[in-house]
Order: sequence, then C-alpha cells, then structure tokens
Amino acid sequence: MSPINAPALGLATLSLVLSQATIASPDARSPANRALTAAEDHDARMGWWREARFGLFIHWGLYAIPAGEWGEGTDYAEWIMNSAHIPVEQYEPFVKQFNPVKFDADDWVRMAKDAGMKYIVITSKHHDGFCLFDSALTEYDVMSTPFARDILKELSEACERGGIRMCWYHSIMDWHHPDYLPRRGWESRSAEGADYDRYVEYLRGQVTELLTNYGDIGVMWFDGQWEGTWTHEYGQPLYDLCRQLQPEVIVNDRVDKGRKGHSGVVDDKYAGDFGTPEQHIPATGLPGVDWETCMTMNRHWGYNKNDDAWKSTEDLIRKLVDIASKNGNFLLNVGPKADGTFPEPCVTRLREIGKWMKVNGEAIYGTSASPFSELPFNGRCTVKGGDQTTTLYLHAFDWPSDGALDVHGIGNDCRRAYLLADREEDLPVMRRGTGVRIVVPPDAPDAICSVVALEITGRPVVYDAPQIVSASEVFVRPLSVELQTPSDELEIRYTLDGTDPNEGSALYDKPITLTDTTLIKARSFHNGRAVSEAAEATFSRVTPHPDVARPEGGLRPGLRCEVFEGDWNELPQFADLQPSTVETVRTIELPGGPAVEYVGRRFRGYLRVPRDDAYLFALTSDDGSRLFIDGVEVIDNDGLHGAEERRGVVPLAVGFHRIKVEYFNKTGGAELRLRFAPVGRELIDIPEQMLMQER
Ligand code: FHN
Repeated sequence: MSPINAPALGLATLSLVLSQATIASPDARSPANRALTAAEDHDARMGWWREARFGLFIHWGLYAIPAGEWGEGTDYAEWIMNSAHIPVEQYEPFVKQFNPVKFDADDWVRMAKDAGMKYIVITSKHHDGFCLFDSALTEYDVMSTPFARDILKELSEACERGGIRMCWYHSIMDWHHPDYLPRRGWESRSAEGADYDRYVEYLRGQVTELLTNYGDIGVMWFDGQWEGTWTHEYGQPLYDLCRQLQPEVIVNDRVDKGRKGHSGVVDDKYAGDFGTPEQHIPATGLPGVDWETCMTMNRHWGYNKNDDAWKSTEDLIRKLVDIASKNGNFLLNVGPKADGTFPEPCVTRLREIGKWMKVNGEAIYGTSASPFSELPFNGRCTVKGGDQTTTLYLHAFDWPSDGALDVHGIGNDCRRAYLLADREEDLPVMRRGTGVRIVVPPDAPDAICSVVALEITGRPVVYDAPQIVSASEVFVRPLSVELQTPSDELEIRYTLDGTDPNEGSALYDKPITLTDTTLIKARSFHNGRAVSEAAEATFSRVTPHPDVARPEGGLRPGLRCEVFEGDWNELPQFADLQPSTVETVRTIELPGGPAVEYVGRRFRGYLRVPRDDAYLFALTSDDGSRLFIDGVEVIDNDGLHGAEERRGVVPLAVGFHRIKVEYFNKTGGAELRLRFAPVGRELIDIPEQMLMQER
C-alpha cells in the first residue's frame, strides 16, 4: 500500500513537533573504548526490564498459614503479625507448620510464562523476618520448617529453565530480628541490647547471600524502608553492595529514602533505579523515570482465604495496557496458599491474560509511552520503533460501531495498518482532517482490548491540540486563561463563541481574561494550516456560597480536634465513634514527633474568608483524608496511600464558613497538610487567625 501522505507540509516541518515518545534503545552501550556514563549504564541495565514490561509479584511466607484469620479478625494477610499484635513467641510456631507439599517451582514459572510475564519478584523475607531461603545467618528460615527445602533455590533454577528473570523482594523492616528497631508499639519485647547497626550487617549479609548463591538476579526489590531508623546513610551503601555483587542488577527506589509515598517517584539525590507506585497507576505515568506499578489481584498481597474481591481479567489487561502506554511496568501479585498452590482465581486470570498476550504481546513488550496526550477513542496507544519507521499500537477497549478508528494530529506518512489478530490483512487508511482514519471490520477481534498496528515513517510527529490552562474552571472574580502548545513554531487560534477556530480566528498572543461564563475553543496551526483538532473548555462564573450564621455563643480562636484510635483501611464514620481525646488546635496538621499509627482525627470549626472569591484547597495526607466546607465535600483523599495531595475549588462569600477535615493513619508514614488560596494565587497554609471554633 502506498504511504498515506502527510499534510502538504515541507519535510523540515515534520521535525518541528517531535513527540514525547522517547524510544530507548534496549541496548544503549557506548563504544567499547570508554566507560559508560551513569545514564548509559542505567539504560543498559534497564534494557531487559523495559522490554519485559510485565512481571509476577509473589507474597509468600508463614502468614499463608493463618490465611488472614486471627482471633475474631478475618481481614489480615502478610501484616498479620503486626496488625493482630501477635508477639514473636506466638508467631514463631508457624515455622513448624510450614509445609507446602504442593509447591512446584516449574509449575509457578510455567503459569507466569504462559501469562506473558518475563520476571518474577518473590518475597525472600517480608516484614515478619521469616526467610524463604536457606540462610547461614539465621535459623528463622525455610530450612527450619518440615518442608526444609530452599524454595528460592528451586524457583531460581526453574526460572533459569523457563527463561524468566528471577528477582528478590527483601524487607528492610524486620519484626523478628532482636536488633531491628523500632519495636512495634504494641509489643512488650524489650529493645534492651538491640543494636541496629548489627541488624544492618545481618541485612547486608542476607542480601549478599541472595546475590551470591542463586545465579543472575534481575531486580532487588526492597521494601519497608519508611521507618526513621533506616536512613540514606544505610540506603546508598546497600544499593552499592547490590551493584558490587551483581553489577547488572536493578534496584528499586525503596532501597533508600527517595521514594515519595505510593506515588513512588525516584528522587535522584537518593539511590534507586525505578519508581514503585503501588496499587494505582499514576495518571500521566512518571515522566522521565522508569517506574513499575505493583498491584494485588484482590485486596491482599499475602493469601487471605476470605478475600474474594478479585479484579476481573478485563480490568487487569486494561491496567497492563494503560501502564505500558505510560512507559511503565506492571508487577501483578499472587499470594500463594500454605500448600504451595496459587488460588484458583489467580490461575484463571493468569491463563486468560496469557491468551490475550499471545496475540497482542508485541504491543506491550519493549514499547514506550503514547505520543498522544489524548485519543479520540476509548483506549490507549503504545509505541515501538526508531528513526526509520515506528509502529503505533492502537489499543481499542471499545470497538468503533461505525467501522472507523481515528487518530488525530499525526504528521507522519502512514505506511500500513493491520489488526494484530489478523496481521496479513491490510486495513484501509486515509488522511482525514489533521489525522488519519483506519477502516476496521465490524466485529472487535477481542472483547477486552483489540489492537490495531499503524506503521508510520520515522519517529512520531504529533500535533497535539493546545492546552487550555487556568487555575480553576469556576470563578467569582475575573479569571485568566492561558493557551499552550508544545512547540513555539505552532500558532494557536481560538474562539470564545463556541465555533471551531479557523485560519481567520483570533491569534493567541497573551492570556485571556474572562469575566463571564465562556466556552473557549483552540486549535494549533502551522503555516496557516490547522494541524490539530480543536481543544475546548468551559469556564463558569459562579455565585459564592453565602457566609454562615455564627453560633449564638460566639467564636474563639482555634479548631476543635477529636482524636480517635482504630485500625482502618479507609476513613471511618467518626460521628459513630467516641474520641479518645478532644483538644483545641490552632492549625490543621499533625502534632510533631514520630508518626502515630492506628489513629484518626476530626478537625471542626469555622474558616474566616477575607473576600468573595473562588478558593483552591490542597489537602495532602498519608493515609486518608477529606475536606468539607459548609457541610459539602470539597476534597476526597481517602484510602491507604502515601503522602498524596488532592485539590478542590469552592466559591465562598466574605465571612465565616464551616470547615471540617477528617484524617486517619494506619501504619508507616503519616502526613496531613491543608493549604488554600484564591484561585490563581500562591497556596499557603491556612493562617491561625482564620480558624475559629464555637466558644
Ligand atoms: O508493607 C508492604 C506490604 O505488605 C506489601 O509488601 C507492599 C507491596 O509493595 N509493600 C509494602 C506496603 O507499601
């Protein structure tokens, strides 16, 4: 098929809007005659991992024996020792019960491989301190169990046979080792004589065993780094040790202290080769860094016999596609049972994912992020290729009913298009507006995700529609709106009357000030020709919420803060609980000192607002939180997560407004911060003098 010609733009122009799709060569090595730079070394080590894109996480250990149950509790898993307050001496007897007679390493590797997974990360030691491998440094390991076989040795050999990379999860935090600090708040075990440096030597010794006795290891996946005792002064040397033992090994960001909660961004002042967002997919990936989302198939990492909240195969496949379209890896977890088998729902899902990967794996392996900021269909795009030619993999979650799959703003010549499910059959491709239209068959090749490959000349040249940027979509006072495009060689033309911009529309040259509700439409132009679709956004002028009547008794400085104790995975109904203490606070934040676990706080009072305006609030918390103004929820930042920020806007009249902040922390790090500002102004912590409570 002859290439479908790009719009009549000179070749020189095609280079002007290069996409963000950086297609990292899987083998970026420098000429043999010089040392690799740090970036080249990183690229070289990450090559197989970027190619792999999909791995199996395995959380297995003594906790599979209680399988989530202890006393009245049924919602535990790998944290059961800590969450159920099981003292070491009551937990250790599980060692004599651990006998996974049905464990078959080749079977596990086959299931992972058949699912299309390229690496396995297994818990060599989780927080409970029990080792699934034969360690010379402790008796608290699998060799002390009735099973008495080195599970990691068997698994690493099976991986070698199966062509899957073997990788180790290893917890820095250790609730068993007498030298690990801090002790759990609930336990009576004395910390007398505990020597943390001696524990670090033990930790380093076991890492040495893991990187010496089991062949080539792909990844060291550290965890449990968040407690104050672990510092950068320990983290960097541990990273260095891994690299000395196996120079090609990859180490995640949890070896050190640079991780930002579950959003997992690697801060380059700290050690770590990739970021590790957990249980969620960052909205735009983590641009500029390698990253991997790890996720459970149900709600627990370790086996819980009562947890039937399984994600569907459709959901898991679409998550894999979404992650790959953002340049990430997907580490999908299984918590095996105490007998050594995978729960049946996991087996089924792995098999079904594998069926999809068999047809469409090339649209995942070794691909890079989509060059499009958005797509005109419900789906994703992944990219593979280089200077001469690129394949855009268009993943359609919903199949077009009109037989047409459109791609907007593509500046390249298109060579051919075809279904991965039927590669021999070329699909008709035609230029249409600023992009191309691919004529597809009426029936979707796959009910979950059908992939159309579009081969183009050179690297992707994508003309994104302009970004319409403002501090808020609602406003009380005049609002400034900016129009942005990735290349200053493109012009932006816009309208304020809802019509589509054309070559005669207003040329954007400075921020637009709105004084009334307006629909803005904007389009990219080059040499007088429209090269993108039109972006649009509506900005609404709103009436501020009136101030509320003050209580008869009047107001006084500060907020009422109730403190609750409990073990939650999400915000409880505080109104149904009795607070353990009630105090007056002057700001909405946590008290100083070490993070307090298993705690909830409810702040209530009045916010004095200086003038009519739309106010932007930013609420950061670890774990969950919510903000209410005048009884209306403005921000929902609930859930178990690291320090994450959510924002919301509310129009308020001058005067007093009721404010309520709810917060909880389960375990690990803790954070709470509320900032605010009139939209368009710099966010600040709410000044004390603006917070009042009933006398
Ligand atoms: O506390 C662990 C948890 O048990 C699990 O291992 C996850 C998996 O990444 N990591 C920690 C929580 O972030």
